[in-house]
Amino acid sequence: MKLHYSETSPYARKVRCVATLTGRDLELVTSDTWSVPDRLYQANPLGKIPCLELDDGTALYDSRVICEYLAEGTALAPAGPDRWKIFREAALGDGIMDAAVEKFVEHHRPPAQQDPDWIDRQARNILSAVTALDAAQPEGLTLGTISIACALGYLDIRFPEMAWREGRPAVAAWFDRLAAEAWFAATAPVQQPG
Ligand SMILES: N[C@@H](CCC(=O)N[C@@H](CS)C(=O)NCC(=O)O)C(=O)O
Repeated sequence: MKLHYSETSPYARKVRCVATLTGRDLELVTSDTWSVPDRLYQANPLGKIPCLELDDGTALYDSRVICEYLAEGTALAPAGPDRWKIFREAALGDGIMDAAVEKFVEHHRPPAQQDPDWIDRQARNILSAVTALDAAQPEGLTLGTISIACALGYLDIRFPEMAWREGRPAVAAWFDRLAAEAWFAATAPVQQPG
C-alpha cells in the first residue's frame, strides 16, 4: 500500500499511526500540499493528502475513510455502544486539525489579505475543544484518541505560542505520556518551513 503524505500533515500522521498499530507497512510518497503534484491528482481528484493507494490500484481518500478501512475489525474502532463515542472523539480531533490548518493557511496569506477575526475564531475553536478534552479525559487506544493525539501534536509544531497545555493539566499529562510511546513518537513531524 502506498500513502501520499507529508511529514507535517496531522491527517497523514493519523493514518500512519493506525497503519502501524494494525501491522501494515506503507510505502510513503511525499507530496507538497502547496503545489500539488500530478501524481496526487491522479490518485485523488481533490488533490489532498492523505490518499492511500491499495495494491489493486483502488485509491482511498479522506483520512477518516482510510482510518476506518485500516481499523476495520480491530479494537481501534470496535462495534457496540462505544463506537459513537469513539467517532465523536475522532470528530473532535479532526475538527482541531481543520481549525489549525485553516489558521496556518490564513497566516500564510500576504498580511493585507489576512482576516484577523477568522484567525481568532479558529484559535478560539481549538482552545475550546482542548478545554473540553481536559474535562472529559480521552482514554484507551482508538481512532478517537489517535486523532486527538495527532491534532495536539500538530498544535505543538505549528502554534507553540498558543500554549494549549496551560490550565489543562489532565489532557496535557495524557498527551505527554502518549507522545513518549514508540508507535506515536515514530511519526513525530520533522518541522519543515512553510
Ligand atoms: N478532511 C481531509 C483533510 C485533508 C487535508 O486538508 N489535507 C491538507 C494537508 S494537511 C491538504 O492536502 N491540503 C491541500 C489542499 O487542500 O489543496 C482528511 O481528513 O483527509
